[in-house]
Amino acid sequence: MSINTKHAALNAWIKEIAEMCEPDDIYLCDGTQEEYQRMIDTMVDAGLGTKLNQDKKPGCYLFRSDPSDVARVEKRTFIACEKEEDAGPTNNWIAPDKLKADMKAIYKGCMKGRTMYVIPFSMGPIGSFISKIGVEITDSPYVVFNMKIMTRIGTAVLEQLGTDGDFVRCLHSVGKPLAEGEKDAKWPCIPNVDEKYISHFPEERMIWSIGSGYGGNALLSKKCFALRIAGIQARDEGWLAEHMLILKLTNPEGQSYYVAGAFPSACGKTNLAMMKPTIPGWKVETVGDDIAWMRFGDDGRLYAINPEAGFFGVVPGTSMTSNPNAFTQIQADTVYTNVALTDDGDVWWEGSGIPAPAHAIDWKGNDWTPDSKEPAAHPNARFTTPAALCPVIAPEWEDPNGVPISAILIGGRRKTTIPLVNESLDWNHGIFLGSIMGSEITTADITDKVGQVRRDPFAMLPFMGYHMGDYLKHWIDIGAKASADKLPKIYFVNWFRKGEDGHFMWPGFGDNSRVLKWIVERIAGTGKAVSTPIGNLPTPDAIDISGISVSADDLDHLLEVDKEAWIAEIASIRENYKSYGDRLPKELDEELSKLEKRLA
Ligand code: OXD
Ligand code: MN
Repeated sequence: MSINTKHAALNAWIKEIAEMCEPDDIYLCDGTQEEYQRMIDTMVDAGLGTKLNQDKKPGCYLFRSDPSDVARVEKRTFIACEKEEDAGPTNNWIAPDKLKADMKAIYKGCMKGRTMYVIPFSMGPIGSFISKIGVEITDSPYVVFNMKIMTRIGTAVLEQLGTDGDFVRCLHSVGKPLAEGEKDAKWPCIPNVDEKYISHFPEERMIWSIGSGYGGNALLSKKCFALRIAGIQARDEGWLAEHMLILKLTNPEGQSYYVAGAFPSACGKTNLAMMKPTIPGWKVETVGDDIAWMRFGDDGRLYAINPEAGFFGVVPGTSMTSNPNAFTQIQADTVYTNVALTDDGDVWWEGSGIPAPAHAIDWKGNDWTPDSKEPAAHPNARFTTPAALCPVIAPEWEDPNGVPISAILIGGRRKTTIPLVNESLDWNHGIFLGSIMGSEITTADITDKVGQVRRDPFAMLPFMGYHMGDYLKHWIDIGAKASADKLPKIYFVNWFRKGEDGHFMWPGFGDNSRVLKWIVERIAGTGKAVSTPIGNLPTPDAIDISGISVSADDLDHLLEVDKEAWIAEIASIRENYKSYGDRLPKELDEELSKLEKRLA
């Protein structure tokens, strides 16, 4: 059994994997819409998925995962670089030879009774100077059609790869071989979390995943390639692979600015990327909702592409209030995973803004009524939907040259201390703010730490492919290469400040456009700010709050420097910095000391 492409090294790799995994068949994906539909139909016909009521949700399907397989598994995510110290304090490390030997034993014969799919894919527009190619081998048809939505796949990518192009090797298996005549599970996987592996071999630019069919564990283009492996490529080649949305903001005068933004999971990145501004005359369009790859252009500015072609968003909480554009988009041509099925063949989820149905089938496939104790949709239920169908997609979202970035937002979910918006004093101060970002964990992604705050530099903590200290140094080096006036300004934002009684001080969602407005006014040189020990904050009258009800007291708190809280923060930053050992960039240590002095 073999596949003959024009690329000898690709053929050899496919052969090697087929000999190890022993599939019944090999199939090379062509990337056509017909192929996409065939993959879905085959699963639906076998009872492994549901075609939704096409009058209500045309082109939409529902899949249910195994209850053990609902999110990324950080504790089973490994960075297997040659030297342990290069993985750094934030990653799980196993020696590559040992990890390979252990995983080969599980991969042996793991695709028996299944077809092995070969998916050539491009991250970014095919042929762009910022794009890169990967090939994913998988035994999951669910992965094939999701990859079709999330990336550019198929024959055109193979053409681009030519006879000897570089590609990232991505191997995935659900880890459930089928015996002769055995009926497949609805969602085959390895149910024991401790037997799943999401492994990265940085020196070989290679990813091996087994045991999970869900999201970032299985769609290896996303977190595994576009952040962890691409992060290493970016370090080595002098660019940035970041966990950032990209949006286009146009003011009433018709001037457009491109803004990138790093926020940890569950902080509303997708909502921000597709936001409907509440200030008249302002417009937001979407370039990307999760990942940005940025390189310097000939003019010395940073240009970004969205390496993905689709959105893999959290469904619960998506409503006409939180994200009207996403809500509208997912009414058609969308794959849903782990939401509830209503009796009329539609879907429902908590936080949809639609009254709960009297009866539904929940994400586990059980009867559900509003009296049920369990949620109808899993909190990490997802939609997969093509970016091109987003109602506010920016016309230039696939521009192979990327878009020039004027500002970078960073921010987490913090109840206290961090103001609504804070402009960094210069590039290194911005990197310092990026290094201290943190978020209170609320997502279902990390099942064992809900409620704690963790420092999550540039929202990359779960997605780092190497030492976090070296990563922060890479950011500093990027700045040193550029002329300061060409670099984007960095803004630390926090939509999640709470009063003592627990109320949110800032309305968020579309009203975040008011903060974006101040940011572009700063870039244009008209926005008013006061210089404070922590950075430049808006003057109280500088944020446009016309037409919304934010009390004067709340606004004061949103724009205050809480000295006591910052002094406590410094102690905790210092503690966190210790974990980087001698890889903490000296520039960041200096920034911390400067902050301490300014606060004294
Ligand atoms: C995501 C995440 O799914 O960051 O994008 O967890
Ligand atoms: Mn993400």
